[in-house]
Amino acid sequence: MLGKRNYQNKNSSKKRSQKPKKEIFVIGDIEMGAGTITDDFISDSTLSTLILSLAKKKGVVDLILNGDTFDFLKCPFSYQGKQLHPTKITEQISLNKLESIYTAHQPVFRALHQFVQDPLHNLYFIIGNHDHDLFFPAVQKRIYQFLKGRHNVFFTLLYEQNKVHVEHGHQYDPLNCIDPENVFTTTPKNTFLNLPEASQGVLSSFISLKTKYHPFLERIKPINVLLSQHKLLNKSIKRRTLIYFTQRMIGYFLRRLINKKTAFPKELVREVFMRVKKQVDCDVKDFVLVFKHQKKRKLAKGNIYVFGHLHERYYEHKGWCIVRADTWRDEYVFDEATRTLIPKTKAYVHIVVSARGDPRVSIKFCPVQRTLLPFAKVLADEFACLKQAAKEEGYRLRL
Ligand SMILES: [Mn+2]
Repeated sequence: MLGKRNYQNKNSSKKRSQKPKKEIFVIGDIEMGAGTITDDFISDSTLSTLILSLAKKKGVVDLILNGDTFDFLKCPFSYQGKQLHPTKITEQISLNKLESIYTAHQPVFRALHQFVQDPLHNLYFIIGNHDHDLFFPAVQKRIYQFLKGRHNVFFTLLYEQNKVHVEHGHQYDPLNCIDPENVFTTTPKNTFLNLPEASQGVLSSFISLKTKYHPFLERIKPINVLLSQHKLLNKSIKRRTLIYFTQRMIGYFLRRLINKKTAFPKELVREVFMRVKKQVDCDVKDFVLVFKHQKKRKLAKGNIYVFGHLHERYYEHKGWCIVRADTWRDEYVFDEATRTLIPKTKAYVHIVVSARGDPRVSIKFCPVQRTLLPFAKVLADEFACLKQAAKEEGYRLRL
């Protein structure tokens, strides 16, 4: 990965006077939740200001929300005053979660509504592993209603136009990918979302770690540094992984007794063994290598490939360009030397498509005044730190 400087490809340095044919903006991994303890998105003010500035742009503008726009995965299902995290997701459950997300993040929805009022503007929701719920037709319909726009609002796994390729990236990550031809399981009584392996694990074994014990720690990156500094969390994650793995294997053998065609969770087994063997962390893996390996012959000169999913900025330019702008949820980089947490700066990808020549890409930043957070303070009171972060971003959590 390259440093912060030079996030522009070569073509951008050549002055071009012609008017752009189209501008493309990619914002990824916003992860809007219900404003509760599992919601790590607090930058409504910064994000809605950015979207409103795009709403004023003249000409063709494609705004691409590059997956995990909504954190349906960790968002609670409100039922009779309780906040639940069911593992079987129906359309009704996803709709219930969407209502909570809408209530908690109205400025963002209002800004998106403003953006789609211009018929030359297009809004793309790329589907990521935290928002597979967007496959449900009723969820898409409700979003059309919230935005009061339909003809220029799209839901897709992949955007490919003008030599620009945008996708979330989870399809190159074995524990988080899905079969796009097989999104739902339908029983005589209901239709359920087919969740990726990692999502099943989060809902069945890990969510209580966040809701009951450590609501803040998931915001700290890199996770292997955090785990080296927090032995108890490290132990707890390993124990939960082992329990989940055992349950999953027992479940597989029991289901196989009934249905011989039950698929063996080979990716889970492979991943667990690899992680135990190599002692690698339990975060998502860097899939860019997988992508490059799969598309080796297809990576075309002048093309731009934009990803999200892995919350780490990335820029690689070799005739073609691979870019990742990092997440919009509240995250920190653990500085080991000072044992301080440095709030990440929010960024997005800007691409200019002109009538002639290749598209030009750059990463743009949205700086926010935030204070550094001593790790000791987080250990002392995670709730106080959640509140302080939200206050600095002008957001009110519903804790
Ligand atoms: Mn993701």
